[in-house]
Amino acid sequence: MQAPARPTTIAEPSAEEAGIRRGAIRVLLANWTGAYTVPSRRLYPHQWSWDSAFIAIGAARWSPRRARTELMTLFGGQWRDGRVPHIVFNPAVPEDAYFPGPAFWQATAPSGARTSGIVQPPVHALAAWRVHLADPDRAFLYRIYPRLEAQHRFLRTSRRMSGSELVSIVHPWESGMDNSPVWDAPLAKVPAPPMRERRRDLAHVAAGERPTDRDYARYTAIAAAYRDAGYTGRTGFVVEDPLFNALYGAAESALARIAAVVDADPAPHLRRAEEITQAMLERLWDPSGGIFRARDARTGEMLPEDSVAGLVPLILPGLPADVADRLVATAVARFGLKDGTLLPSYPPGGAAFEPARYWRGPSWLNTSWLVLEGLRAADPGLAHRLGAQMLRAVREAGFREYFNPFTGEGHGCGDFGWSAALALDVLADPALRAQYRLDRVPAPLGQLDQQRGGVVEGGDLGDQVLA
Ligand code: 9WN
Repeated sequence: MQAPARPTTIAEPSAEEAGIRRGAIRVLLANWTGAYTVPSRRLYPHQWSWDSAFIAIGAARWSPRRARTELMTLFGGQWRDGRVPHIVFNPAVPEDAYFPGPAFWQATAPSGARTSGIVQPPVHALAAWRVHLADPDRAFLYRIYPRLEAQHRFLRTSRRMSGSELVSIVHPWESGMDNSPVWDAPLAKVPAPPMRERRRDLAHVAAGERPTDRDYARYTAIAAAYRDAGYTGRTGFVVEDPLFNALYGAAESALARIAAVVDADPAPHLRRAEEITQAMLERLWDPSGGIFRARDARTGEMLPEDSVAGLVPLILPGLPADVADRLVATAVARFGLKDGTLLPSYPPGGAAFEPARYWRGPSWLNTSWLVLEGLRAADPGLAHRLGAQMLRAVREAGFREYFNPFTGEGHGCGDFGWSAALALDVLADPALRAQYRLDRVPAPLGQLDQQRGGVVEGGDLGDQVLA
């Protein structure tokens, strides 16, 4: 009689997976300040808004306590009007470590934290919900829900600039995809007086992998004008961005789930999520291109370039199936998303494509993760392959800030927070791991056993060390 086959379990990490996980935790430990995680010790030595949301999503797979702290610390920098600033500065870091620093922004939150005055895509409600799913904690949701609500109230009341349900960004940095070719047209209309200040980023990363001086001069000019207007109203750059609005809609949907747990009313959130999806379809969907595009809210015109931001609405609740199918087709045909490729930030066939320059072509793990989340329903097979590619990128190049989409070569800074965190999240998903394991060689048992004693299983070991 044949012996019964041993059940195969996908919960067992392979040596390769354990190695990636250990590396990711090492980065999160190294970048942890005691209350939050810096994106990068050298290039970005403060707390960034959407970075912290992505980092919380991944950290929840390892230390949910740390993930909750990450988000609560960020909301410690929230303004009275509800806005969550894109940077909360660390007072212990010298002014000249990052430009523009606190002296430029001249902004202080009610908590006393020095902050910037612009925002970033609102991934936070989604992050809070994922943290809760990883380790249910109603007390955490009770604390964060009013803060998330205030964040959304700010967007709703101060940033609905076209009269539709969609919100506008008033600075390219608010998109999170700072120098995407999509911004070239609206930015070209902004005067670029020569910068008096010194850029700090070029001390850490090659100039060819960062925005040009001309773009930096424009970023500085727009931010200074907004600051001088008391951080209200319009700037010379007002745009409805598909990524920002898709996350706004997805976050309203997450808020509905959170509301149900904290005895609040989910209905207004559900209604708004539907209205945002509808407004996205009416204002930003380009049926001939099969992608969502940004609209210049100053001129009312659609912007000529598109980017991976136009695929992120796959994450929107209630997106019609035919629109989702078109997006998948665009991801494959124009962004080359199929076996063996990373997801570029800008289509490789586009005139502005540069494989190694910041947001003008390279692949980033956060935008890949957002598209992956959207693909789970629309095309699970493609989602799995994208997850595998994300893991391969960090295995081969390390936790770099961005990657050449063709060669996988790493660019920007190393030990980058969300690259580590989101790899942890992908690794923790049984369906994605099942796919990833197809092309690995199983590790000898002894090797697995050795790894079990390390940081991988340590979980909150790092918490104790740092406490
Ligand atoms: C400006 C921190 C941030 C990310 C952004 C990314 C980059 C800052 C910069 O780094 O922007 O906010 O100095 O270039 O574009 O998405 O949040 O990682």
